Amino acid sequence: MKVHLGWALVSALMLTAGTAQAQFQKPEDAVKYRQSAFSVMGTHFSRIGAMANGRVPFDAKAAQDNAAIVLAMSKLPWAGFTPDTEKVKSRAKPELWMEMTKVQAGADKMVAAVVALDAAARTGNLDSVKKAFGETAATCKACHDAYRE
Ligand code: ASC
Repeated sequence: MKVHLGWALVSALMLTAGTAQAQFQKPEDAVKYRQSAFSVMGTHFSRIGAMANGRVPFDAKAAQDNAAIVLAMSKLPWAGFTPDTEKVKSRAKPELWMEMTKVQAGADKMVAAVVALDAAARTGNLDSVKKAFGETAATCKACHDAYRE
């Protein structure tokens, strides 16, 4: 389990690095790209949240499917925070571009939490999913509090 999770994390970080090389025609395209990735991620994360919070009955298969999508999406938005997007209107605060090392660390924490959420969903255990969901949501919130209007 330990080894498996380690490799998942390594490949997640490698993918983050890979997508950072993605090119966009215009800064607006980069903004749209990151907002789209966050939107899809949020939609599927919220479906897990509905189960974790008891708003809908727990469905282990649905939790797994949603977690897999969240995991895939979690690696994508970061490539859209290119330097030339600082001047494009969005809810991202200017501080984000001044604290890129911290932002990247926060992104890495989020991806690591999502790797754990995906692993929890694959166990089919609701208590594990609840715990991992809460830990992941905390990593989302940390960045929103610091860098989102
Ligand atoms: C969600 C979602 C987020 C996070 C955040 C946690 O379900 O879409 O962005 O949780 O609200 O505070």
